[in-house]
Amino acid sequence: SVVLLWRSHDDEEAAPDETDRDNWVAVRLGQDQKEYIDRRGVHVVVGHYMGDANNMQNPPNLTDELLNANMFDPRPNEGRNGQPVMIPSHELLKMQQLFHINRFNLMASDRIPLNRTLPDVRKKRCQKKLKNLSHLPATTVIIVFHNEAWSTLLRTVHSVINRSPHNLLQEILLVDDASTRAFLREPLDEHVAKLPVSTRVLRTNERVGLVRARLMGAKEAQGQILTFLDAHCECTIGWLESLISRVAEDRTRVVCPVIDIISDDTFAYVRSFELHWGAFNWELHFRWYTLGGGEIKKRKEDITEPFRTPVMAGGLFAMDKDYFFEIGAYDDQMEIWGGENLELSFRVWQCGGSVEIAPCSHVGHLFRKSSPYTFPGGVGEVLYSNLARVALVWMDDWKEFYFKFNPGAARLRDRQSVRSRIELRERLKCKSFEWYLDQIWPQHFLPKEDRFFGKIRSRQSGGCLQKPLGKGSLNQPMGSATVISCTEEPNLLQLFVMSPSGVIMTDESVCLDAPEKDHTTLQPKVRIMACSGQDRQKWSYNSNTFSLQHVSSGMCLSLPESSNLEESLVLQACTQHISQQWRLEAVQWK
Ligand code: UD2
Ligand code: MN
Repeated sequence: SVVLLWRSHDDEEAAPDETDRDNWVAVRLGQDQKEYIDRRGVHVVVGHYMGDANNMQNPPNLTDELLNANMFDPRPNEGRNGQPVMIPSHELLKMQQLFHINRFNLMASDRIPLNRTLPDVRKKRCQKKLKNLSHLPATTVIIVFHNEAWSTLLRTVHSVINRSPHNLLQEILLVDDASTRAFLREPLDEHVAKLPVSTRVLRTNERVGLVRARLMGAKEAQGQILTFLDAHCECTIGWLESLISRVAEDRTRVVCPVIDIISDDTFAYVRSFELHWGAFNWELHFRWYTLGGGEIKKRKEDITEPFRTPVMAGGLFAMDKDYFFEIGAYDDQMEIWGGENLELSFRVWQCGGSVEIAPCSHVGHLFRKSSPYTFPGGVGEVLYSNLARVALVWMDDWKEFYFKFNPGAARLRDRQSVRSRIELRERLKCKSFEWYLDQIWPQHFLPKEDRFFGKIRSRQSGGCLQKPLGKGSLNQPMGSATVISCTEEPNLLQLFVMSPSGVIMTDESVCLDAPEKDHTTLQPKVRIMACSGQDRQKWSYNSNTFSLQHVSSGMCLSLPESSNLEESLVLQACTQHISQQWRLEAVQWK
């Protein structure tokens, strides 16, 4: 079903927040992604879904014959200019079966030519910015893959060749991480041998995971700059110049493109928001959040200027090759998938470099809802050990916070030998994690010495403030602020941080929020929603009266009069009544 809402104000890049819903055109509101059309008719998706390797309920019978067949069957105009592919109804059943092979619509992909066109999604200013490309260094593009589909892998390669200046493109290295599919052997070698840009396929001897596969590519690379891509990307015009020119100016920069979305369903190319940066949640899962207020201000002059990001998504970035090795390349003890993007981001920031997003560089990536390949040892083990390594090496005291609230990772803690990575950190004289949090991600919602961390308990009902389960844009939790019976740790839902400036926030960057001044109702509702830095999210606690006063309205946080647990908390004129009394109960985290 198609819901149409229209957006009226002018700021092109503001993320559509839920309170502003009336002003947007929403096309499809899925569980984890929301698609919108903005004023100019540009298709936008909010909420990236990073592979979480769910196991499928009823996996269909994927025979060897099916897995080894190359069903690439392009139609000249299909998917042109990034348009969605429509599958004829008599093929829908086959389409659904093929979906399971790669966990994307393989039939749609196989109908799109390798050299399909894409729209130029950049801001106009971007084109003017790029001159004098002649003395920029050339790059090696490294693409690692494990059992990728023919059409997505080669469309990645062809989009690089078609939309990069060839003087900047030294070579393309494909690293095959022990794929088992027949068409990825000789047929692939034969195809790449005919390409107009030097392209080679390297092969690992056994399944080594994406980190060691990328390391293999990096060691073979001839270019002065390394550019990594996933094996299911499509580059748009100008993507490479905007990355390379930033690295050429400063070799300690790690530069990422804006990651647009290739629909796993229709293969439509969907432009994403430019004003998102990457960070993580309490489980150390990568998350997109709205750019910090300071960064937005700095960019008022020129919104096409690159901006720094606390963490990179992981798959798509360019960096100087010598710097990559100087700073410790990758942690080669990380297996298969996950965590390496945090590790590289923490390391680069803490050891003197920077990580940034270049808004003039747009690359599409096929986001999937689940992971198609096997995780030897189990997905939990793999991901938790990788993340345990990140925490042990880079996070100082905050590793205790991570392990305390993520017992799955804590179990694997003692199995990690991280000595050589700690030595690397010492050798490079890297800064502390506290420095990183304060300087690079001041909006973070982790506990710290200077802030309260724990439960917020009603003195009347004895219940605790709880994070809502509803989802807002960017997949952040959102909904009414409610109080329910208190639970024990490691339940993360009832833990809050209160900063010295009075912001009450929790995991996923959501904050206790109430209307600035609301004359329409006596008891404005209190909600939990994306932290905005605005005054409406500031509170002050009085430990004598136990009141939590909303700074901008002067009113106090109160239980609702109804005893219905789902009823949201409200603001009332302060009376010191027991319904307005709250206890801040600290929880130890290290
Ligand atoms: C994201 C990143 C991905 C990586 C990952 C965390 C983007 C767009 N993607 O997940 O690059 O940082 O987070 O680890 O930022 N692969 C192998 N061997 C393996 C497993 C994977 O070669 O054992 C390849 C795979 O074929 C693909 C790449 O590694 O080309 C990334 O894997 P993914 O696409 O499953 O990761 P994604 O996009 O969910
Ligand atoms: Mn990917």
